[in-house]
Amino acid sequence: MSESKRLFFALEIPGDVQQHIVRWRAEQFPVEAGRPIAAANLHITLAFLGDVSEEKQRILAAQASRIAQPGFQLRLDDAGHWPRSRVVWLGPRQAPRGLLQLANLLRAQAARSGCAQSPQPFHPHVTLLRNAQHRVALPPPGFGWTFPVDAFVLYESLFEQGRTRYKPVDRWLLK
Ligand code: 2AM
Repeated sequence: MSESKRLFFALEIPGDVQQHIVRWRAEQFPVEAGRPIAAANLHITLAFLGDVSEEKQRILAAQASRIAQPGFQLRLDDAGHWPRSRVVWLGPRQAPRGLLQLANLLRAQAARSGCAQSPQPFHPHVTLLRNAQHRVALPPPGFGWTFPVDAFVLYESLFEQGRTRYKPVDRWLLK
């Protein structure tokens, strides 16, 4: 039997934007606010797949490769704290239609392939801090980063030497 992998579809954050965000995060949040996510791990999940066999991965990748939709601009200009998941996040005030369309499609395909999807409404976000268990003062409005999204990625979530690493395993262009 083949080994399963922990997989999810996501949008990459360009490297320069990742760097801007982590610098801003260090200025805005005290160290006790939560555990910061490494710059290279910042991303926006579109559909979480869970543990997936090689065969199911092939099916999901084939379906993803047939998605035809144009890219879009994404502006990250909102932040929040979810006390239940103990996450501080960054996201768009207004999610672009293309982002919601892409996530809905990937989530529907995943559900049809037996990857249970969260019943919670999809809220696109970049997780900035984990274990944020106490009330966090959120940055005042006025921040924001805009970048073009021209691809989406299938990531494998790995836990190596005590660290989580997200490894891109497949990538499709939006055009
Ligand atoms: P989070 O950052 O909000 O925790 C890799 O773990 C990615 O998949 C993260 O972006 C994480 O979202 C998301 N993720 C993990 N488990 C999930 C689940 N059960 N449902 C939806 N997204 C999940």
